[in-house]
Amino acid sequence: MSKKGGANFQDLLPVMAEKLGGEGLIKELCNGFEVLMDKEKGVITLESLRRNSWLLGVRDMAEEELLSMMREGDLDGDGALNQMEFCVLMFRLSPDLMQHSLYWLQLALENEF
Ligand SMILES: [Ca+2]
Repeated sequence: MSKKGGANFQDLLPVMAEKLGGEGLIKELCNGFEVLMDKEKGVITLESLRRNSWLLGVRDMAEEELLSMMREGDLDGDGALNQMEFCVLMFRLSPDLMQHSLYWLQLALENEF
């Protein structure tokens, strides 16, 4: 189940939900924040998003998409996403982007096992 690049998400979700519980699942999703953030600033900037988006397996993410992600997520308008803003964004995003975020989930779970 935890093989590298192995199981697809549809198979994994029920197992993870059961293992982590709803709250744990949310926490794992928000862990994507750590992956994407600028380590010095402690927030996600357009720059750090661009730099790290390949970690999500979304190499084809267009600059426009990154921009709109930032714009949509930036609730207080400071031009960066803090952890709370990121978590909120994750749950507002369209299902296909949600799918991408699940890649972290798999990574997180691989580390756990
Ligand atoms: Ca912000």
